[in-house]
Amino acid sequence: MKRSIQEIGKILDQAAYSASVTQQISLSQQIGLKEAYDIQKVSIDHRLERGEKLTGYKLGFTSKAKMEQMGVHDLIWGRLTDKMYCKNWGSLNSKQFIHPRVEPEIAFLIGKSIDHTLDLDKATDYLDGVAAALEVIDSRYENFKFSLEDVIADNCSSAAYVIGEWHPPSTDVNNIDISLRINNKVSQTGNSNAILDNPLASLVAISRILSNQGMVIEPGQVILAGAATPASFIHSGDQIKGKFEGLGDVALTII
Ligand code: OOG
Ligand code: MG
Repeated sequence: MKRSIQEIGKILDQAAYSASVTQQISLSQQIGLKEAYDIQKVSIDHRLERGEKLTGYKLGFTSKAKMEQMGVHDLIWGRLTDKMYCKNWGSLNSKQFIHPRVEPEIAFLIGKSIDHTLDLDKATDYLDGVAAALEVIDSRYENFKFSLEDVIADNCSSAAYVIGEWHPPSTDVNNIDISLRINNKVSQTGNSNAILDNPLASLVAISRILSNQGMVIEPGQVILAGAATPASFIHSGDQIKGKFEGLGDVALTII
């Protein structure tokens, strides 16, 4: 039986809320890209109704490393809320996740409203800061398997994010070597230019996508540019550290 956008949005929100898996939508019904984003919005509206606040947006599949790991080859975007935020060197309880993974990202702090497609060479004018970040992703689908539409509907697997110390917007985010360590062992290595050849291109991309829909990115909001390396599974007891040349460390413990 074909379920409505409202019904699927509620199922995905409940799966995330209760940290329990749900079946991929695409196994039982066909949905298009527009419907997938509509479902994402419905599921996030449930979070907002529970009192969560929108804190920004994330991009996904902005690096080849991630596209190849997950077998999805299009840029996607999702929403971030304050409940997903975790302070640097903070801890998260593994019980709030199903099968979490972590990945290193670059974060942008918006300084001025963005209501149009930014020019790459003017993008930093709209920023208040840049930082190293970690994203915890946790697909609500069995075995972390999904189609493009499935993952968009599931808010692009967003689960939590940690931001390192903010640096001035003029700080170069190009060509930064990154290593992700779990329990003091290197788990992934990469470079920030794996993100669309320049992480600022992610900011341009989200400005284009959202402004085309009449949406405005507000001062104080955060943009996660997408992972520079494949993601690594994480477990209770893990100490995770992202080391970003010139941007410092961002760390998280899973309890
Ligand atoms: C989808 C989310 C992708 C990224 O940074 O590329 C993403 C997933 O891999 O589950 O967040
Ligand atoms: Mg990510």
